[in-house]
Amino acid sequence: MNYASTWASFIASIASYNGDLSSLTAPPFILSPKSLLEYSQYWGTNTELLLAPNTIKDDDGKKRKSSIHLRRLLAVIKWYLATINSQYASRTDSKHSEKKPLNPFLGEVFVAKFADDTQDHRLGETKLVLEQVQHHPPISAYAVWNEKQNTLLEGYSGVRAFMSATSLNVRQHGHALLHYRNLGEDYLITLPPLHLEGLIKGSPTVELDQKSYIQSSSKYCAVFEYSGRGYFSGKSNSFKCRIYRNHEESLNKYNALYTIFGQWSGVCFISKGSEADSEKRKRFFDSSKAVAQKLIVKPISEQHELESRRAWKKVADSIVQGDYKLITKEKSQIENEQRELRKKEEAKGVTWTRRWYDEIDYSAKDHTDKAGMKLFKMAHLSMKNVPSGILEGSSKEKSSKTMKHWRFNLEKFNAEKDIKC
Ligand code: HCR
Repeated sequence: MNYASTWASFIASIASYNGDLSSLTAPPFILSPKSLLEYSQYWGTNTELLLAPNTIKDDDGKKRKSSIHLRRLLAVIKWYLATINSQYASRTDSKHSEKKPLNPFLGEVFVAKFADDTQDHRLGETKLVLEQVQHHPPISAYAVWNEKQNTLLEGYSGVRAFMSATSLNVRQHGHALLHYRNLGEDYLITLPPLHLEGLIKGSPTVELDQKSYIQSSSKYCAVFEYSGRGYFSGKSNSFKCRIYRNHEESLNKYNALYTIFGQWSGVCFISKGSEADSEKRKRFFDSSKAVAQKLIVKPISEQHELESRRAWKKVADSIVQGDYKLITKEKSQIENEQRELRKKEEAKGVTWTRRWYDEIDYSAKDHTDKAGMKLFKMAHLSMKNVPSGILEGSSKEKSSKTMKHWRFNLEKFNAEKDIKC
């Protein structure tokens, strides 16, 4: 069978696909040798931008009209645009074509450091700590931690996919929390829905959909609206982001203080007020020029057996070789080992202990994440385990009764003896 006909029969086979990505069987040439867990590394790629709000401390000697909190939110938005470009676009190969990642196993981890290439080493060391905290449906938890700047980004994401006529649609569960502890400022970031375009042509690329939110503990908030080619503009990856003083003002778009518009994978502009004003616009940011810090990962020989690249090495090598029989054999070995482990746990009446993350139940009175919960309340976002960015009171909220969220436990990570960045 040639490439085109294999691709066509794959598309036909997923036409009615609905649910967990792991059950999707794909031909070898669209398999990625990377575990889906690794995809969360891009939260930390643009380290300097992530840490930039820490440098906004006063009016820098200039008389400024805008509040310090608003300027910090604008800095967070620049980082957010850079990170979504890293996560959904610039990560892929030269053709920007997406491949199916490996399905992480429960307990799989990926740790690394982002290099501080600045001449004066002003950034300090930034650690990346990823852990697969759930296998079915899959949930990856992530933390990007910079001790020098007392800054932590933590969160989790779980993807659910379903097919429509021509594209694969993905809803994300989870969110990110960004803590600038020296500033006493926190941010809640929701994860946008997305779909894969170009499936029929055989070169799938990501387009973000609908809305996502950034809520600051200073009350300022940002509402992003995504559109593909042809709706806001003729360009792919188009978006509009309106900035408001608080959630209540965001209920009427005419209250917007600023509108940022353009491409999240390229250039965007800012204008005052609620509309994308092409005449009075100023250039805001160019994600494609954002500096990506180098990720330093230990050699495989020094890795623990639960670390992604070591655990998946044989499968990854067989994918690179394009040897389908070997891929199936090596993957089955990992899957069988995992099945055996679960059986043993069940027999003993125990469950897998998550290494560095705790599941915090927001419905418990004495839970330890009051700061995170406050942000959800400020943004009027649902705290339930529903797709990210669902508003409180929405009919979609009824699909879940639980409010459990994965949070990074720095003490556990610092006490870790066997796995180091
Ligand atoms: C949709 C996707 C898997 C999920 C990936 C996520 C949503 C994972 C969490 C990260 O923080 C952000 C992220 C970025 C990726 O762009 C997104 C992937 C893009 C493609 C991949 C599909 C499962 C690939 C399917 C391949 C086809 C050919 C069936």
